[in-house]
Amino acid sequence: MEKLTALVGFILAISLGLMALSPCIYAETVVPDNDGDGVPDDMDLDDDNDGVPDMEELIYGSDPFDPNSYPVVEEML
Ligand SMILES: [Ca+2]
Ligand SMILES: [Ca+2]
Ligand SMILES: [Ca+2]
Repeated sequence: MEKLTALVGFILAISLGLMALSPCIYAETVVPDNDGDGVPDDMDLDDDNDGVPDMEELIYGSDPFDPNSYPVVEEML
């Protein structure tokens, strides 16, 4: 009977361990969403929500994942 109790305890420990690990597994499978607007990065045309599309940021050399980095457009006078 003591062995059975030990076995049940062991199984319970494994189950709890898996439950503790599952949020990590879940987090790894979640698609990245840099700006947290609910649109995954690979679908989002503006990953940092600074109003400048990723393509434009790449062309002008600013960081498409940093809202504080955007192309500085010099005004043509
Ligand atoms: Ca997004
Ligand atoms: Ca942007
Ligand atoms: Ca940016």
